[in-house]
Amino acid sequence: TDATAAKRPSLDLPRLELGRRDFMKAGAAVGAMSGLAGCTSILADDEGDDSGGAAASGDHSVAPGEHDEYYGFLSGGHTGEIRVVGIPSMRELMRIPVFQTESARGFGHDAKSSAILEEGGGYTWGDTHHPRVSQTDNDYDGRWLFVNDKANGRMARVDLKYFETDAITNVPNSQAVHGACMQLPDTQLVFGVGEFRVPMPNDGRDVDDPDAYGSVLTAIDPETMDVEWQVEVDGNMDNGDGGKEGRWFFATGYNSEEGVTEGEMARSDRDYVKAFDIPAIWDAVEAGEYEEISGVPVVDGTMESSLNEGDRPIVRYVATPKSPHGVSVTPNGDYAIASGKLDPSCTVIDVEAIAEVDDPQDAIVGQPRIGMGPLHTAYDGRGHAYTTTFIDSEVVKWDYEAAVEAEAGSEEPVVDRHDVHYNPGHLIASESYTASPQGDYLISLNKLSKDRFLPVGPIHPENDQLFHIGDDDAGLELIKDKPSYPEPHDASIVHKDKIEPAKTWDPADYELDYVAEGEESIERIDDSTVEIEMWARRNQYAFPDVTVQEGDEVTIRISNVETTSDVIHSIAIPEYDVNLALAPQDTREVTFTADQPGVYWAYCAYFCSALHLEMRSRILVEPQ
Ligand code: CUK
Ligand code: CUA
Repeated sequence: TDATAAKRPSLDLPRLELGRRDFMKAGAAVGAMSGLAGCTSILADDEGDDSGGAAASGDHSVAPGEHDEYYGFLSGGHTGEIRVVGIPSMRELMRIPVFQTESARGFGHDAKSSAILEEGGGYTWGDTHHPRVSQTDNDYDGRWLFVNDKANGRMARVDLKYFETDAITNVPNSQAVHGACMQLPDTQLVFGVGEFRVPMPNDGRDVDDPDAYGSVLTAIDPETMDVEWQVEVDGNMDNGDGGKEGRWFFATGYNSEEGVTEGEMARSDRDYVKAFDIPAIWDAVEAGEYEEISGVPVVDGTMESSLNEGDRPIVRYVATPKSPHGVSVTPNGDYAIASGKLDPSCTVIDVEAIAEVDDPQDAIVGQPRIGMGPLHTAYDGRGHAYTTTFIDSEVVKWDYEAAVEAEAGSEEPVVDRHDVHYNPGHLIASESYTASPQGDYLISLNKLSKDRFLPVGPIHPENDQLFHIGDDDAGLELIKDKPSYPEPHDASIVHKDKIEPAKTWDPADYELDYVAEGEESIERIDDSTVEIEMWARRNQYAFPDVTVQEGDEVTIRISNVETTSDVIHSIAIPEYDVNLALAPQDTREVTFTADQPGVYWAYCAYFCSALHLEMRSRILVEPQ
């Protein structure tokens, strides 16, 4: 609204001079951002194999039987999962179902994971974008991985001891929890960055009154996964990153226009990076300066809010050119760098200056020209930033201190650039989100693969390209292409020594009682309830057959009594839609209603031994 516009901070943006070609490409950029169908023909002037075929120098291969140096945790986009790859081999090691049921791991089949999905809203899918591994003292501690659900406004936690999702929080007052990040240095809070603006609560009020919509930053306790507070802001938000000292959290945004159509959202030539003052927000919450909506304290962080007046505003609005997309804080904590998306620049914000300047604009200390469609920025720990350019299809390496020295709009800070294939979103360097990146590998997560791989029908794989970045003289070296199932957005790369997965389950880590051999039982509780406690081992279940009556509610609790790692069993029950995966020493439970009389061969779906096919048990459902 005009009233809001009048209250915006004064603007003295460094203007970037665009050439005519840039304007044309920028026009294409807007089109490309709003729909890939349109961008393919515009952007694809480099069809086919070109520089990508160049042989990489150095040996980054991982021989058969050898381990990788790093874990890569890639989001799976609208598959709702996390993929674990080894780096530098790019071999996919595991998938972790998060927001979807998945039968190989039995996620959503046993009682515990079903309850997690149910408490998380009961949806069948999610849209994971930003996997972030917990940190202690600004370094990975290997405890948890957090990831957002952009689709249904949720945040999930994966336990990295078991590589299994152990909590999903359905965030109120927020649709599209997009950016996901943590308060550092010690994962004090997990932040979900709200994107789509909606009425709060979204219960039918104000459905067609966009001025009454809002979007919120959500702070979640990493231990309990409870929502602590939310902050409402002007405009959309997008991505986020935490400062290294824990005071500031940065979120990019677009649509400060608060429009509802693409044309309205991209009209303004500026948008904001919002800098949230976390201690000031806590002060406001503790002073009761909030409105409780849907059971959550919501603090007013809009520009007009009284909490943003005086010398300690809770949110500082730093205006940057057109719709910045990614934001990430440099490893030394000095700068937050926002990538311009619809503008060819990145904006370098001085983190310490945020608290000191009267006009938030004065915290902008650099604005180098990177290329067309800059989306995300990663770091090598040697003072270089690496930014993807969606339109130009490049990874651009630049020196951020040089960018502070240079004039706004200068290309001088750029030290190297390399084609990618094609149209990259995120890129991620090894341990780039910590205070001490390893500086050796970088993955560009490219949205389009075009003809890089054998054709597999109209939906193409994406192309995750691995670069070696460890030699500044050699520059960016492309090492390999990895076709990727749709569609990763972001990733975290963690050194292997910082993750300690369990080899077998520790019965102390689950609530169910372990069923040892000799402890099996079949108990009829009442007319219609049967409880079965059983075990599985090579090559049998505790009972060769189990008889129940039609209509019985049957609960099976089953332990895998193997102590040898990698001997996994399952219990699959045909036509009852059940498949529990049972890692060694694990115990799982499932309840189903035996509503179809007949014989059902429960079987083990994990190939566990030479007599695996014989590992079966009859479930006899006698008719009433
Ligand atoms: S967003 Cu998808 S490429 Cu969700 Cu981090 Cu930029
Ligand atoms: Cu147990 Cu196959």
